[in-house]
Amino acid sequence: MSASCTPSNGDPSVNTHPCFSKDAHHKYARMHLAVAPACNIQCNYCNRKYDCTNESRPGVVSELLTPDEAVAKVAAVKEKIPQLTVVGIAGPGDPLANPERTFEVCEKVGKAFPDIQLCLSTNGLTLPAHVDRIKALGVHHVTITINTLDPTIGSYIYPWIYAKNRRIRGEKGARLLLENQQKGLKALVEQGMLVKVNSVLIPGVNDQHLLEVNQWVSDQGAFLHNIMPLISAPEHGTYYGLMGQRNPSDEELEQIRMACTGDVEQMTHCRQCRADAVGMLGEDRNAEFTKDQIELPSPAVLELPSFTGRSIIPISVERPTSESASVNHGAPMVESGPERLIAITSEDGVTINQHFGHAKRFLVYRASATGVTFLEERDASRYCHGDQQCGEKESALELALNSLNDCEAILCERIGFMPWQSLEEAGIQPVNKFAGEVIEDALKAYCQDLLAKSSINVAQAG
Ligand code: CLF
Ligand code: SF4
Repeated sequence: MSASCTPSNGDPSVNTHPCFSKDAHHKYARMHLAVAPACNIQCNYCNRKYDCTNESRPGVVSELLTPDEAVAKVAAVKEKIPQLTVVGIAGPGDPLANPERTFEVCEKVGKAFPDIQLCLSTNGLTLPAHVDRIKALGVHHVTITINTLDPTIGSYIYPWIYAKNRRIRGEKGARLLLENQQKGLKALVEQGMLVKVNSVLIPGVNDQHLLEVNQWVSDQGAFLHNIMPLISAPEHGTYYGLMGQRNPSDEELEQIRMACTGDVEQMTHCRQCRADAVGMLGEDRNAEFTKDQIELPSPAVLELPSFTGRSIIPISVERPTSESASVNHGAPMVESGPERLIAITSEDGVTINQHFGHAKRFLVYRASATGVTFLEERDASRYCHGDQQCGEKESALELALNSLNDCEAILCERIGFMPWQSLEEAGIQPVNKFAGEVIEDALKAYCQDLLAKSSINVAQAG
């Protein structure tokens, strides 16, 4: 094992980063901004109810922030914690599965607080495509979770990934993920960025293999290797938790760390903090900075293209809360102009994360020349009961079709062939390419698709 404590490559930013420098963690604070809810892979140690366990421990849930709220939170924390040197984005999903939100936050925080160092943590699936942007935005430190180099072992850790608009399972999916992690690491190092690799030690799955990972990471020029213990328990509701996968003991963790032969320095002071952690490592002051305690900007307004295709107009997307979602917003939210209704299936009201057949409710949005607004929640008359093929309960499917009969499209995570066909026959377009995405982002992209197809009558718009 290489000596772990305070690695330095002469980059002064290391000395003030509490994770990248062991010496710095007693002196400087970091904060995480929970702006990235979606994820594009499934790890067997993760339950999406909680934060991304690649960079945090399960069992805690973050308060999601819009980019502007995130900037306001940095200001509030900076005022009370002058030792704040690092702002990181580590979830609660994967920051690069939410690239627009993540990069907007990096840009805004970078501009407003030029003395703050920006830090990102990712599973690496889309990293190669984003390296240039990360560099251009002045992100100083990046963490990639690399649990294995071997797609077979990967298939025991990652049951599926979502790429190229489809879910890719087993070894094939794991191979693509691992290739992108490796490509991404190399590209970041080539750009001169400081890269930390996190590896989750999973007894019986990747324990001995982590020695190979350590050597490879070292050979590639990563700055730091953080071998973290799996945290798994049945109450977390993860695959590993439910299957009884055990955690490593302290001795096992120490033994693996000691057996590593790579020259890369090892991190031993990680606190597996949560995706909204605030303060020095090991302390969490997030409770002092919840949204109800800080001065927030006025509600988020998204810049979306108008349906005229000629100008950019602000479009407000109201995200349904549990209260608003239960109310029928019967009154029109736009006064005039053509409109199209777009339905969404979502378990959490934030991301498109529900199978059409499992939806008990549809969230319906109204798109018009003046923007996109949340309209109402509708009863889906759930028709898929899990013990049957989707579509067998035709009368229930008909109820769902009735509920959507004025909608142009339904954006869902997945959908069976039969209901897909029935929806199309009813003139309702099923769309699953936005699976896992934040509703706002998906609506924006869908509307842009509409514009690109020039499917809205420009003369009527507005
Ligand atoms: Fe956060 Fe991670 Fe940046 Fe640190 S945490 S994004 S590198 S600022 Fe640090 Fe926390 Fe361990 Fe992460 S102690 S979980 S290593
Ligand atoms: Fe969960 Fe993070 Fe893995 Fe995504 S990358 S499945 S959020 S642990």
